[in-house]
Amino acid sequence: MPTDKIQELNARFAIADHVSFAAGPGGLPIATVRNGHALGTISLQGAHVTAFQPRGQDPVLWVSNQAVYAPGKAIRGGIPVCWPWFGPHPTDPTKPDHGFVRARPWTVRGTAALEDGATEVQLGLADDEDTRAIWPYAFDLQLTVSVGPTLQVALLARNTGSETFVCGGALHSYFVVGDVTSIAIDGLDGCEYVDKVDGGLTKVQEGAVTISAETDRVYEETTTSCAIGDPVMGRRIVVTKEGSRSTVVWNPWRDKARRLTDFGADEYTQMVCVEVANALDDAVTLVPGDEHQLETTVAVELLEHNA
Ligand code: TA6
Repeated sequence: MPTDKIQELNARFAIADHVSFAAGPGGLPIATVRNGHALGTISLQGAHVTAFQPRGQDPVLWVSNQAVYAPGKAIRGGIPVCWPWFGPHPTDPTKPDHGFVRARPWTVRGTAALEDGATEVQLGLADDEDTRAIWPYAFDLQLTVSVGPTLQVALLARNTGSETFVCGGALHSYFVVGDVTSIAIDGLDGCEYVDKVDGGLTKVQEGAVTISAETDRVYEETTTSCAIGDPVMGRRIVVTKEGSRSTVVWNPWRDKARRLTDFGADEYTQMVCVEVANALDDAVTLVPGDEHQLETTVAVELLEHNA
């Protein structure tokens, strides 16, 4: 983004001791939040949160060392905004996986220093002729990010047109873990899931989710929070959600990671995705004028020996 555009963003939206704007990797504009609670970064392309690190703690969001920062390319890691569909397009394989908004430039709509010392950044995206060529509906999206003791991300989708549409989506969060084979994800015990690495069979989760191979599961009809217990890093990452009826757990494991050009060969051992979503049958129908909010909060609890 040209320097004068960055300067204009700072003139309009920078807040001392809270948020500023600069050209980041690949020249993509980023908002950097630094306050008394935490560090956060948000790429304006895709309204993509790329970092969250509470003060004095380890990074919470994972980004690949091989991530590509270029116009139109989704960043591998952080919290990609998947909308208006999750996964492959329901009928047209020529359309991008996870919708198109995560690779488009969003605009800054506002910033604020909150009373609790957190920082809020609002980003927006509306339909245009390019998006209507991909998906023929009028919409407005607003992503509100609050960086403080916790990370809160809310995606508000509104139908601004005259036709009803169905939209799926996800806040596709990538988390740093010490060793993916040692974590346990609580909160999904007893939930049915679609196992995408076993022919899409429907199964029932028994106990905590552990990872020892490629894992790609869509837990449907669940509104519960999840917690990633990480004994190696001595913490639990607690993922709560609103407006979401699906939770997705993903780790590509060795072979799939190696097939992804923007994923380092052995990085799979240091990450796991726990995504708040409305996928498959949980997609949302919006009539003209209607709106829906998908929201997640990420909190870190240090385990006793690490507190
Ligand atoms: O959320 C899991 C998943 O749907 C996996 O199937 C895998 O494709 C992952 O998303 C990453 O998708 P991306 O299009 O970002 O490479």
